[in-house]
Amino acid sequence: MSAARPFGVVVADEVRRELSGRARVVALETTLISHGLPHPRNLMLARAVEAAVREAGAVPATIGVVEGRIKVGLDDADLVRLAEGAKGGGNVVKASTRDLALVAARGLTAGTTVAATIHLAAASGIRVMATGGIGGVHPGGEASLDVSADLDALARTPCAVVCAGPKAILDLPRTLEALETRGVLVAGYGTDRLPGFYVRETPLSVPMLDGIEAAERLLQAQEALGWPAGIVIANPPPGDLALEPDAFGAMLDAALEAAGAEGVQGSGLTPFLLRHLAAASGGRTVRLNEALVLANARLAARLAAYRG
Ligand code: PSU
Ligand code: MN
Repeated sequence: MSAARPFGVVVADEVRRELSGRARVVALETTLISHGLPHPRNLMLARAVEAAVREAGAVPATIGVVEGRIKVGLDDADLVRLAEGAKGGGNVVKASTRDLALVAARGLTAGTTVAATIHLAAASGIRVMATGGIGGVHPGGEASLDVSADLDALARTPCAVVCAGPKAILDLPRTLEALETRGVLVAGYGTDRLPGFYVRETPLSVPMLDGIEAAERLLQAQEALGWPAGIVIANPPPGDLALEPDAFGAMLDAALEAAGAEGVQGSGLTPFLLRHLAAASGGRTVRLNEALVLANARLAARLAAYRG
């Protein structure tokens, strides 16, 4: 057992050096690798995202837990290990904020959600992270209380999260309301409509950021205020793969109906819906998911590397 090893967060040398210098670092989450995308494309994406961050002039800090070691900055063997989670079998788990201590204490391997990732990023001095979509209020969440810990983590963690909006299978109006209650701003990057992950825009209004400088000014204003919350920077998904709202709505309704018919609920619901959407769209939703994660990582890297 690992009882003799002290607990703590292991920050990779390259990340540590960068943080003590120019601090151009982008944090990346790993639940989307371990549980969000099929193997081996998830591994290819994890590598491609790190390369995209480097190309844009920043240092990637992919965050996850490997055999109980909480790491900020994974090496390639760690990525290989975490990507195996998508093969199933349960030897790679999903860790949100609640779970971090448990996986560390048990020596488990885990992909970290947005909530757990921003906690570890901010604690290490990283102020920007990138992902595909954040969690939020699930349909019916007002009764079931199935509301992602991402929302509460955003409320108390000063880290900007670049994403394509909340995961499309969520209740978006209630997710925006819950973020407002928690003092978390959601801004649109180049848009005044909330992006909806698979669709470029939803009817929901958000303040627009017209470029990197506007985004950086917003982060600086927030930092100056001392308000402890993160900011969500919602970047519309790439137009060539994004779905039309009506077509997506019909696909989602069919997926929800199938889930209801098969009695799928709880933590199994999201993977079921994602698989259903992938099949119904001929794989397009998976390609779109990959493309938007890459685009978000590039934008986060430009933000991290921006110096007025
Ligand atoms: N968006 C995706 N795929 C994912 C996730 C988001 O397209 O796998 C992950 C993120 O890590 C997010 C998490 O933080 O799902 C939210 O999970 P929950 O609702 O259980 O908090
Ligand atoms: Mn949940």
